[in-house]
Amino acid sequence: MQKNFSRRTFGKTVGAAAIGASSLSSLAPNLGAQGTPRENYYQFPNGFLWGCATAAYQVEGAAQEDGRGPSIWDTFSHIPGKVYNNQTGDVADDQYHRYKEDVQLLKSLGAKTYRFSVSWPRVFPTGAGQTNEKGIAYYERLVDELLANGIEPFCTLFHWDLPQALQDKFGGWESRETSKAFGDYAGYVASKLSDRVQHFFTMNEFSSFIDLGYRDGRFAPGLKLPPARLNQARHYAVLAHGLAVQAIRDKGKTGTKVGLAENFLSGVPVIESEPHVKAAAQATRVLNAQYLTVIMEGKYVNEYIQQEGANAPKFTPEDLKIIGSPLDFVGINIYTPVYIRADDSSMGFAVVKNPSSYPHMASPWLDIGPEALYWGPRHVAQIWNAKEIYITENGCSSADVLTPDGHVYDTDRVMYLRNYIGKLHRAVSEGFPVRGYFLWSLMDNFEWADGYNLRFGIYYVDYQTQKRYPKLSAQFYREVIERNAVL
Ligand code: GBH
Repeated sequence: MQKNFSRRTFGKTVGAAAIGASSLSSLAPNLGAQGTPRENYYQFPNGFLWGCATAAYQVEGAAQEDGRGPSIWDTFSHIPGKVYNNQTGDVADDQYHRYKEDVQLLKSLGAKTYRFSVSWPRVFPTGAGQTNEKGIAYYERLVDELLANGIEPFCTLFHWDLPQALQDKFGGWESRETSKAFGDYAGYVASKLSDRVQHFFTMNEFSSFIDLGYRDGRFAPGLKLPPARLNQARHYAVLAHGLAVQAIRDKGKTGTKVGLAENFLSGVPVIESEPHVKAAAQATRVLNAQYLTVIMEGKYVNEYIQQEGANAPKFTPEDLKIIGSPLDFVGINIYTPVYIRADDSSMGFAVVKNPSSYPHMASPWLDIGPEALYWGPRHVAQIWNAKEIYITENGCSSADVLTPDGHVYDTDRVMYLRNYIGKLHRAVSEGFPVRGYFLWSLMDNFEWADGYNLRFGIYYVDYQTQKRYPKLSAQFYREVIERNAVL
């Protein structure tokens, strides 16, 4: 197999062959003896949960079916110019009708678990009040199908598809009424599904739906609010999370676990030396002040309140208690590194902007930094003492090409995954309590403002035929799962 041996390694290999690789490795079990299977070094703990993630509006389609109400993403994607080529989630991957086929895709990967999201306006077409039986029935069918195939369902309650009625009536996340409605919705779903679903995520990525939706206008509902109103919307979003935590505990079966899925900004020290590591931890607390930090600490950090001054959110002590409701686990979505260095400023850290030569995947924002998958869990465990952590999303876009014979050789995605999962292995092997990993995404899907232009799946979707094709990365992931190791 290896042709280019130097003389030195060649001599060693002959020696190893003479006494047998296995006896050699037992003489020096930790030294990486030549020929020793690498599983021995990159093995994950037994029971590690490998899975895939998707979100309702990105995969379901069936936007008008069975009594589903409109969400802000239906409205937004139908406004010309908001999404790449004016594409919408009307049909998406048609998972609403093809969920059985998609469960088989998961099964053929050997996936242990699937993270899906519930579309709020399917269950409450106007966000509150009247429920839609056909809406919740879909998720019951999906959950039953997963369980029948030995796949554990993990359920996200909000992945950005806010009922349009709540936007119209209350200004969406600008109102406490929306927070309350979310609590009621979360409790209702828990009452229906918690006999079969143990893990619920309240929200997916506060900064995406608030900062991009209410500050930058790039996501639904497309607003550009001034700072004070923006901070208040942020506050009502974390309040909604807290109310949902309480409602799920109240209405869910005993033993139901609740957490969230946050793409928190996880500081990667520019160099792994003490001052930079300390700075990265401090940055992680301060830069997540509006979301994960207030949720984990039940308090806004002073730096945030001072910096915002008159624009700081208005809240009561009771709000903070609700927001800080203890969680059973923390889910983190990890894509890109944010480099931090120690600094003499009063903050003690500085964010280091990447040079223009920094490598990225097909999405221009998706800078490659496998070590983010090490530092993310480490920060959550060390800063907030989390005892159960999931990587709720990790994955990447690439410029996939389907060959005439139905293959996609996404070597760049395999490279990305291999390196990121390798760093996750480091976190797990150092004892940080990561229990599972959800690859984003099972299949190509509606990539928000980028429409269908950017593909994140490990299954390729031909949107004309809805046919799914396993990419090279699907084969890679199946190997990872089967060996419970990254190679
Ligand atoms: C996740 O967001 C989402 O949870 C998921 O739905 C999505 O499909 C997946 O990642 C892949 O994007 O276009 O320059 O304004 C990851 C965090 C936040 C990264 C928004 C992209 C937009 C950057 N995302 N951000 S830009």
